[in-house]
Amino acid sequence: MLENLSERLQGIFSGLRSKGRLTEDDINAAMREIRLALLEADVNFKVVKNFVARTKERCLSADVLDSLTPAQNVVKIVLDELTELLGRTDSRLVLSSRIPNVIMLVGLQGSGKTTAAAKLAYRLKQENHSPLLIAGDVYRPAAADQLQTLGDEIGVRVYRGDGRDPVAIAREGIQDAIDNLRDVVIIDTAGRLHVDADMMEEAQAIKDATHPDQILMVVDAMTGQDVVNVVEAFAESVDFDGVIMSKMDGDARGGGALSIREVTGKPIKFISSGEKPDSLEVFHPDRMAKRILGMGDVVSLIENAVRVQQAEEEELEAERMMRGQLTLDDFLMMNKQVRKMGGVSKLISALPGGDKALGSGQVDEGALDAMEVIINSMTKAERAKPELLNGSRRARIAKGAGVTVTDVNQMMKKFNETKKMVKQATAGMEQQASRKGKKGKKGKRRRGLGIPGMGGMSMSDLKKIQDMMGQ
Ligand SMILES: Nc1nc2c(ncn2[C@@H]2O[C@H](COP(=O)(O)OP(=O)(O)OP(=O)(O)O)[C@@H](O)[C@H]2O)c(=O)[nH]1
Ligand SMILES: [Mg+2]
Repeated sequence: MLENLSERLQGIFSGLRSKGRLTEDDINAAMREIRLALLEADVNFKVVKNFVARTKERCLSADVLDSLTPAQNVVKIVLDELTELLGRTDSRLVLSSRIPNVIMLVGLQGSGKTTAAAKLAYRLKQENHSPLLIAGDVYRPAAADQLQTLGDEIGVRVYRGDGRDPVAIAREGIQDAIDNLRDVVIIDTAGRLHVDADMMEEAQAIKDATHPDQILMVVDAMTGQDVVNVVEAFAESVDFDGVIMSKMDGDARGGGALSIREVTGKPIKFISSGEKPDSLEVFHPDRMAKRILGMGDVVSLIENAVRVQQAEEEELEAERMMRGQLTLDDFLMMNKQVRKMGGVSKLISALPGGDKALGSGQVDEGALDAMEVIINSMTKAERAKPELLNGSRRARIAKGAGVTVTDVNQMMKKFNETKKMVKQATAGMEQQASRKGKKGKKGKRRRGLGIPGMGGMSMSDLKKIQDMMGQ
């Protein structure tokens, strides 16, 4: 079910990802492909048109095209729109305070009403309710037997009445529920091959006699394009509160399921994907959307995009911190960021003229490791207030880190020098900013090296840091 659509969409996304930067043309081409994929999956054409228009508009925004991860953002927008299309919020079955609650099932012949009635009863029983099934289909001789068999299987009482007048059976069934202390009744009704006046009249008569708390329409997921017309016809006559989408385990194209909410405004409440009593699931639009988009892969991609965003936020936070006092935790973080960017040598060589500045001296990245081990051996208070570090504390830290006290002292010397430099650099940045009429501060944030406080440094400052780090 929906596998083809899922495969197509994933193909389109991997095409986008392979491009890196995206142009408007790339987005337009991808949207054309998405449109085709949805139409081929039998999604209603109006739904497709609106969906693609909304998605395209969002994808063409500068935020997406200029972002670091445009393809991921496109996937995120499609996921978002697909979730919206499917209904955004869960539409659980909420029972009213009336006892017994009356749930009535309607739908075309063979859509899965009788099966769904039993599954719903099973579900309610699991949730500590005591349901009663009412056999309101009097046309097919075997209909009441079918419900009885299912009821026996799940241990739920079935009311069959005289087997002739569905309205009377429904009314008496409710009385039977009261007499037998049942708190929910589920009325199974007859279906016809096509939507017709008789079926609607009968459903209306049962509705008038029982005032259901919920009318659920059972829709066969394999119905295809026509599903929209059927659902609309029911919505206009008996009307209903939500949909149970049955046979989701089938191999049909399944686009109907994607069209219902948008066309009728009715939520899908449950999906049924098998013949066993426990195969009725609450419908979660977000999970379904993820399933269609190939879940795991997409989820991790989005997580990636979020991670990039978080890193940028961390950077901002760090810049803010730098304006105050440099702590050893900040020092550790700077260290980690340098490492993340490939170490000091890579960082310097990536700058214009960096290779020259780096000279021929080999860089000892191991110094970064030693620094981390030493700082990690300190207590939280020591890291926040380096002035606490007296002789005995330094001896303890050296022992814990497996280094000598001289190593700790050297590291602290580097720390203090860095602190001084950061202060100078920050002051320099602020001066620059005020010269530019604060534009540097409030205007577009400079994408510096990503190292807090280093944004305003010159090549020679960087070289000094490199020297300080013993490299
Ligand atoms: N694979 C699969 N089969 C289902 C599902 N739901 C129902 N069926 C089957 O579909 C057929 C029709 O289901 P019924 O529950 O009898 O449908 P109905 O709407 O009550 O049919 P009428 O009473 O004739 O109008 C049965 O063979 C069911 O076993 C489902 O979710 N998955
Ligand atoms: Mg039936």
